[in-house]
Amino acid sequence: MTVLFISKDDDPADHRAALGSELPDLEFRVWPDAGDPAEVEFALVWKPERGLLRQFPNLKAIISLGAGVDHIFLDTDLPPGVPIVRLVDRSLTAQMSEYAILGVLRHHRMLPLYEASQRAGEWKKRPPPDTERAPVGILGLGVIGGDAARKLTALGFPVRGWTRTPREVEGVECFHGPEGLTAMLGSCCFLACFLPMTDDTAGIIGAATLAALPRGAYVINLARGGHVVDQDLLAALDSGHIGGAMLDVFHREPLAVDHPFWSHPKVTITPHIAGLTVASSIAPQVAENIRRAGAGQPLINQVDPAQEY
Ligand code: OXD
Repeated sequence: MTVLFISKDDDPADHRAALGSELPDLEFRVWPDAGDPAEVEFALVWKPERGLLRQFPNLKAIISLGAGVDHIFLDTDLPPGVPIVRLVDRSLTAQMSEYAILGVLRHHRMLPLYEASQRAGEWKKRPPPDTERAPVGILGLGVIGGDAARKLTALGFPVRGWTRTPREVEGVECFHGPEGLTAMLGSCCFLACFLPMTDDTAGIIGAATLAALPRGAYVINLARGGHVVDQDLLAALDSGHIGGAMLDVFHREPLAVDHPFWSHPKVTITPHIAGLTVASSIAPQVAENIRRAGAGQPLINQVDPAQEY
């Protein structure tokens, strides 16, 4: 069995070692050293070049190196009929939830203001935060958004969640559809986006969504840059309607050096690190899918190509 590793962002050595301990007979090749294309049966990928996967006539599965698969569907010339699977991983989920909680608590506990006070040598107390009156809106209640929702609930935040179609999560007030979104936003002091990137969710954090949030609300995006309309967010920050934003993902990555987010006083940016793939954590599920695909069995976490997530 041969797997081809395709990623400019992940270290192949880690994945070779982790997968090798699960599947000692697996041949692990690293793009561009693919060898005979006919021998490649599995592709382990992050942002593969368009048209690349089509070159392997015997592919049995395309396995994402991340929770998202939008980076695969950007290729409009994918090999037809080859199953695509995403990661559902304990470490990725925990990291993403932590990032959202960090964003919420940092703003809620006014850390930037206390850091500014420290820089000014100023001993200044501010009014205590009221967690019970600081609802957090979560866009997307899948495995990761649902985990963050539960953890924020456990911290005492009222949590609201929005999904495209109806969904229930215990302890979370759930909303769905376009009207549900407007209904939810009006009461949210925080908005954290965990949505998959699809045609339906592109630009969801634009002028209308931002205007529907209460004045001073804080926005956290750890899903995809395309969910945010940058100009609308900048305008809402500059007008004071939005109190701040913590952004991990961008339309173009790396973020252009002259992008206004870099120096905006109300924006915290991180370089797409909210959830980093840990080779040893994902190896068991990747190996299981390779075994299953080799045996012609149904795969775990296979995505629906019609929905692209
Ligand atoms: C992912 C990501 O999809 O890190 O896992 O963006």
